[in-house]
Amino acid sequence: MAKILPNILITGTPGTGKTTTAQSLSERINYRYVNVGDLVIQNNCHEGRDLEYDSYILDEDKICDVLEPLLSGGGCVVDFHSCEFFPERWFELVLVLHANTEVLFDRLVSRNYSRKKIDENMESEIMQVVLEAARDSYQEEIVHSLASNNIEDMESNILRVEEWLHEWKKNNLT
Ligand code: DAT
Repeated sequence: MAKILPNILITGTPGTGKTTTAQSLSERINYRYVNVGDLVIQNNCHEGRDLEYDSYILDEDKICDVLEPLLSGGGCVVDFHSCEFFPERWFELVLVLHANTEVLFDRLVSRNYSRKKIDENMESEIMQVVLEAARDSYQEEIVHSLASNNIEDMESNILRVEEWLHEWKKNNLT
């Protein structure tokens, strides 16, 4: 059965602005905001912390089980730093946010991340790891790479989604 509303995934390297953008977007379009990182903790979708990488060891199957009932009806803006283990059918639009090197560095420093974690994230952003994963996992035409350096970028990204949504409704609900 076709969804009445699409789901939108907002992904990108930590610090690129996923949460800020996804929360703001979900309010503007009146969609449900789904923070996968929070759900991982609330539902114990992990096997503890990886001390070397200072992050959770994700239980990807469990994450998908928790998300399935939320996403099956559509109407969600999903915020997560990886995208390759979600079923392709969940998303009609995948946005990969990017920040310039200096901007991202300052954001990560202000989070008090370790030097190692900052370096890893900077390298991942420069190598466009998340964008490549998104392009490998979803149809090319639904993946969009967007700058997320300042408030103007965010506003323009939200406007683009609103326009996209308008078109999606015209093409899918008539
Ligand atoms: P993420 O969810 O990708 O880890 P975030 O939304 O928590 O990133 O943002 C990290 C920091 O950067 C936070 O202090 C808010 C700021 N920020 C995010 N997007 C921004 C934007 N478009 N313009 C200015 N600041 C932004």
